[in-house]
Amino acid sequence: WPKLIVFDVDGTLAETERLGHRVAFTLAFREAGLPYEWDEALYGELLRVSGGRERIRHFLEVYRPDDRVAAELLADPERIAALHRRKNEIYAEIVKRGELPLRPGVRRLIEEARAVGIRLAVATTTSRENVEALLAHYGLEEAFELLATAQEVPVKKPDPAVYRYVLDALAVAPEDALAVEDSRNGLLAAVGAGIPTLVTPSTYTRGEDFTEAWLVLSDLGEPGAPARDLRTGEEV
Ligand code: XBP
Ligand code: MG
Repeated sequence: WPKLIVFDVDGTLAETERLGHRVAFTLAFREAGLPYEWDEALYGELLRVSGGRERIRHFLEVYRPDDRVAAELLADPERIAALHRRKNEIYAEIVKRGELPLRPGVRRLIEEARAVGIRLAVATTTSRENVEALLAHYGLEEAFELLATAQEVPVKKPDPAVYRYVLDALAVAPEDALAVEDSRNGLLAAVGAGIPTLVTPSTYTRGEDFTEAWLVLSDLGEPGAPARDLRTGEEV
């Protein structure tokens, strides 16, 4: 058994991107009178950039290169920060409405790990308030010993910094830990810190390359609905 399991949040604990963050970004733009609509296909491309503020900047730079409104926004980091704060408020409302269910097996694994004394932490590039909103909605605010978020570690995945921070803070060796991730960026961050990684791909990350993973499973499995090993096709 590992001594510590470190969970990613977005895409891993819940499918937060498609009906959560994406919708919240688009509503925040609309409220601010900005003509930007992030549909599902576009958001899939934008997800390659981790971090909400970074994602907005990337969109403006790459997808609106000759747009005056975009140029004004890019010149004013405080406006981008304000848009991002408002996006997170809207995201928290979506979470509170119960629109982002936990993925199969997530609660079960958390409870089983706690019962046998395995330590639990979160390593995410998302903002702390987003993680806290999600955990509170599902009564999991006490489940994790440590939440490492964009607040503690501003350098985003695939940089391993957030995983190194967790290992240092909890004094656990990487080989004694297990990471659970859903994306290539997350996998590279965890493996970069030396942590064996279980990947449960999410809607947006299904086609990605997970070569470096220890295991790639459809999900974490529930009694009566076992997970599938996506490399062998076998039930586990
Ligand atoms: C996923 C992300 C985040 C969210 C948006 O992080 O890349 O940027 O899409 O959250 P992870 P913020 O899978 O590591 O949890 O807007 O708060 O950045
Ligand atoms: Mg993720």
